[in-house]
Amino acid sequence: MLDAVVIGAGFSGLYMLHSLREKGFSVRVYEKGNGVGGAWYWSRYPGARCDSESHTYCYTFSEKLYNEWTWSSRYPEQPEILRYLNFVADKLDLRRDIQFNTEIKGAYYNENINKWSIQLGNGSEVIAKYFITGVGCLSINATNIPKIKGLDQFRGEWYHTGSWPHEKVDFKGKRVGVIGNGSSGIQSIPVIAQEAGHLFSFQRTPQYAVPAKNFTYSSDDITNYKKGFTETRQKMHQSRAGYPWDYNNRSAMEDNEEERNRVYEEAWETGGFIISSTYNDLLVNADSNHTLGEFVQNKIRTIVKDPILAEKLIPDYHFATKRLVLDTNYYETFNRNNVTFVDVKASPIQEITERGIRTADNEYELDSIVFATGYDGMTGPLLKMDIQGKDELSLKDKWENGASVTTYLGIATAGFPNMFMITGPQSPSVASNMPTSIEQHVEWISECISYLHKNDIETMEANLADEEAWSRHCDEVYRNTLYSKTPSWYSGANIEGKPSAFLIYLGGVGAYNQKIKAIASQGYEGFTIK
Ligand code: N01
Repeated sequence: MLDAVVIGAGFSGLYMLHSLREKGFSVRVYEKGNGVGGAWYWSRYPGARCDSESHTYCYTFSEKLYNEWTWSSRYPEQPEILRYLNFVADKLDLRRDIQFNTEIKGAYYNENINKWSIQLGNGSEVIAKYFITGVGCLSINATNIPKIKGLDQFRGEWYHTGSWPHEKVDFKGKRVGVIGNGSSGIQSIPVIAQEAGHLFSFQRTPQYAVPAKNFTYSSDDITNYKKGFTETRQKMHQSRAGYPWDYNNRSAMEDNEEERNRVYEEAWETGGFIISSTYNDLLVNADSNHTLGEFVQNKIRTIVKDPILAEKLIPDYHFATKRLVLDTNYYETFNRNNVTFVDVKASPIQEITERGIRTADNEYELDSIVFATGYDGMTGPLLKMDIQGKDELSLKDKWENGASVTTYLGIATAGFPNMFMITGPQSPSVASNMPTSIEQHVEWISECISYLHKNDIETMEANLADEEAWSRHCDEVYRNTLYSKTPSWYSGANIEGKPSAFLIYLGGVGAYNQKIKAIASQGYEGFTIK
């Protein structure tokens, strides 16, 4: 019998294992892949790179660990992140408690013994007091491959960006169709276009992207970010979105157009997400948002040479209310002779044929199709498993067939005692720099388990009333923002039949951290412990 079972050896699972083991608990991590890394193990598509800056997209719980690793550039590429997570696994000697190539199929709570019984893919079962999900918000188990008629007839190769082959895919001279232009599409399209004979970009909805402005770190950059460790960590954990930025606390409406455009231009040249924090009301005030949207739209018009095509690449929704993307030469790629834009809103994809993709008005002959079509996010990775709590209540019944998804703080849910979700639904999760939010949850959960152990407490369960209040609060915060005006994968709009619900807490990482810490210091208010 183990103290805790953790699912997944990504950022969440690795730190959870380390943190609980340091406190003397017996822990086992089960991981579907053959190595550590989670999403970064599977998402090996061309151009895969993180949108958070390297020195912030890593663990900050140990200054020593932080300083022992050196990032090579402003934004880390997927292979570098994977090397980093392997370095952490080795440094902290984590592998001895990770079982690779092992999927967790389900888990049920046995009320007779107050323990979780966890079913592994190989048919065996493990028993643990605590069941902790570190499955991430986007997972290999919940990739979205749209149900387009005829995929099985296609004679070429096809791939999903989130489950990419480990060996290099050769696109040289090939006719490649990329469906989708979210983060994965926008990163992969420019890179594939350089290699392919011809690339066809099938776009349903235009997407806002701003330049990443990546660069190789100089030795001064490295010295400076390492020196800044303490301040960086502190700022990230107190911030709105998990980044160590200094926020401008002014409304965009307080400046005149000339000054605003100067501010936006400077942020555009700096590169990165900071542009959406140039004023404090860009995601709550439609007029303010419009000024930035217009600025970026004009940039697209300047970059894309064909004015008719430029208009097709310009979104008509509020800026950054679908996940903002950082790009490197995305809009520029549409000036290439070997790139064809296909507007599948105007002429929808009807089927995949043995030769390629047929839209309402054309058939595109292809050698390869890349699905950059995203994920069933947030709840998807959890609901792919059969999780049963008290009274044989399944999580699926509670969330999918029940009235709505409700959690307490995005960490726990009523009816599922001693189960914790790292960056679960209704926590800041993907609206933040993920490692920051992961650290907050892991530290909270491991403190909590220590508290239960020290106080001889058998079970801890979220109260339904407190959970419903938290879920209402999440919804209220969301409704005060412009996110509520735009359907996106954040609200499940990308998955056919998925109940619509915005599953991210938008109150800010710093405020959220204070809230969960206060709850802990008040003896875990909102939970029944016995
Ligand atoms: O997926 P997405 P993603 N026909 O859901 C289109 C993180 N991430 O993998 O908008 C035609 O954003 C869909 O169109 P529409 C990040 O959090 C981070 O790119 O639904 N098109 C959209 O264009 C990100 O938000 C990083 O109309 C179809 C695209 O596919 C999240 O992962 C890198 C379609 C899906 O975009 C997901 O990003 C990569 C259909 N039937 C990912 N179905 C970094 O940090 C879907 N689409 C850099």
